[in-house]
Amino acid sequence: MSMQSRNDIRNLAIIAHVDHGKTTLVDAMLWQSGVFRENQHVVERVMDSIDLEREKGITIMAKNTSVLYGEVQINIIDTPGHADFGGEVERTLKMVDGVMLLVDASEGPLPQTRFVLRKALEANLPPIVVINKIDRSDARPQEVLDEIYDLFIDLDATEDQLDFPVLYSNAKSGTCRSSVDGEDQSLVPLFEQILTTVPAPQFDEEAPLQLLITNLDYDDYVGRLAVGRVFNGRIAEKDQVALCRRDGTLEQVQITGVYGFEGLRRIELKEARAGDIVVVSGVAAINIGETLTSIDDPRPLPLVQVDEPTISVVMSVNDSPLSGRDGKHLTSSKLKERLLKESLINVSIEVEETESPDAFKVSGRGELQLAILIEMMRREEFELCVGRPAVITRQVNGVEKEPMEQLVIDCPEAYIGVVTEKMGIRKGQMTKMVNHGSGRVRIEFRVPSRGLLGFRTEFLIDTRGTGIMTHILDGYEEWLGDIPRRPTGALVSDRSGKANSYAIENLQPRGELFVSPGDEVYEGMMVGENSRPQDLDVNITKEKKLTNIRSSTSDVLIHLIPPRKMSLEQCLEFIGDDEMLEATPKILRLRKRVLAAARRK
Ligand SMILES: Nc1nc2c(ncn2[C@@H]2O[C@H](COP(=O)(O)OP(=O)(O)OP(=O)(O)O)[C@@H](O)[C@H]2O)c(=O)[nH]1
Ligand SMILES: [Mg+2]
Repeated sequence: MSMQSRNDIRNLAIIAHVDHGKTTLVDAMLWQSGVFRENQHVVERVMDSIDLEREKGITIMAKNTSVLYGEVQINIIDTPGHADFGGEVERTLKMVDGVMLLVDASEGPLPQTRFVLRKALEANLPPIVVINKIDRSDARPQEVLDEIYDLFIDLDATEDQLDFPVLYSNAKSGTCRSSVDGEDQSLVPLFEQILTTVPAPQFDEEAPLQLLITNLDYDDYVGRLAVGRVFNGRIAEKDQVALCRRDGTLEQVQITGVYGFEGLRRIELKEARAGDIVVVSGVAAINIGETLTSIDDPRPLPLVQVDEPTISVVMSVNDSPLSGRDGKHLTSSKLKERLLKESLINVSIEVEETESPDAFKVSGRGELQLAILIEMMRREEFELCVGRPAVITRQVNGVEKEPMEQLVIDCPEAYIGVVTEKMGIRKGQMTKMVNHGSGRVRIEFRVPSRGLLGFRTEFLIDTRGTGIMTHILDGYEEWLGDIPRRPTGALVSDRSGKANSYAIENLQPRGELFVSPGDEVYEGMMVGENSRPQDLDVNITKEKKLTNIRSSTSDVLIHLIPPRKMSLEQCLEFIGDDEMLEATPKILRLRKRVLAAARRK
């Protein structure tokens, strides 16, 4: 072997807990390296280019960009910070030689900071710590730095790893400083630190082509695109190479194009070499984790391994009486094809067949991840039914173990009581409580993942929207016993028709309704939440009998309480085992699994 390095390149990932400012910092790096013209209009958080990312204000998929700093090309990968998308971070770390760990100067390290840092240290990637949002009025950078040291030590960091460089930044204004009370400067110190800390890519000059595929994309003109890093060798347009599949088989393929990143644009390259992060076209059926390598001397790289899924739902064909009204893809074959495609491009999603040909078990890292998938499918004009999310247990030496979460709650002191009480019911154990003296407390719990299903909505109501909660998988424990479910039943329509204001007014005292006058309903559809534990069949289409004598007021004065509108995530939290969510491009309806009232008794 003769090892060489490429000093003209650095490959780096930005990792952090959700909302700590990764995508905002990438904006600033793009601006300051001259990717945009002075007067060019560029949206904020430009890397969050997927519609749903912009709507929700979070990053869902890891994305590449590249800037030129002096003579050096810095390839940057922005990653999502939400725990449900942790698989994105895991696959990203395969592409890089170093990481930038961002930590909010006020919030400090949170569960996902721990997760991403652990993965980076395990992969032996040198970190640059950036304490961001130092402009916040409640910033406490000194303390946060101490907490970061504690975290490194807790994760068994080596002496070398503990010797990490630290910068303090305000990503929004694009400034940073090298010491807490130092002068604000441009991001030059950050760029310099990247050149110092992140090693130049190393490669073996004698080795053949090895290109590990870590992402997939699609272009209307050139078709399927595969994104990956060249670890060794070279690759160019028209090359004949071997695709080494997950199962170890080899297939000869022809590359039709090789592209690099320049800011947000893809640019055609004559050739890519070891160290480059590139996009190749021409290989239609390619999956994440596979290697493009030499035909004469094939050397596949190890597959990308990611943590296992923790939660699953059953997605099935929409068989409600109102199916097909606004969706285009309705059949089980379409559903299956779409879900299998997802499992290929999304490393942390698994799809299995079930006993029914119309239903598939889809497993992922959390409720949000599954909700995002359903939302994307709705936008692609799918209709489907979704069952209640369930945690995935494991058999260890014949004993059933369930996933546990580390839950971190940040809320005003006044709500400590209600939060601990609710956690108690859900079998959560308090492990730590810190009072920062700001009127808010931080409480940590260890709780079965099961106990968190449906907790978020309740928590937000209990804390009047002021609480922040984040959680992350924290091992497995023997089944901890029953956790009570939703204490209420449903108001279930007993026939098809249109909801009527007279009926709604009469049913309002029974509970909270989900429908408005004129909404179409069907037998077995849940039109409201019963305030009692049982389900109640109701006629929500009932009209007022017309009489000859008009009472002076009651005809006109109908007092309708606005119906409860639930988001997709809230619907998934709400439904019980015998219930389903019907999702179409336009509408979310809740329904009983068995529609006919007579068959539900
Ligand atoms: N005050 C202040 N706000 C900031 C700073 N950096 C980012 N923000 C804000 O923090 C919020 C989250 O920023 P993002 O850049 O989306 O955070 P992120 O880490 O990419 O979030 P995810 O990708 O969803 O994990 C946005 O409202 C930003 O405007 C900063 O330095 N100071
Ligand atoms: Mg982001």
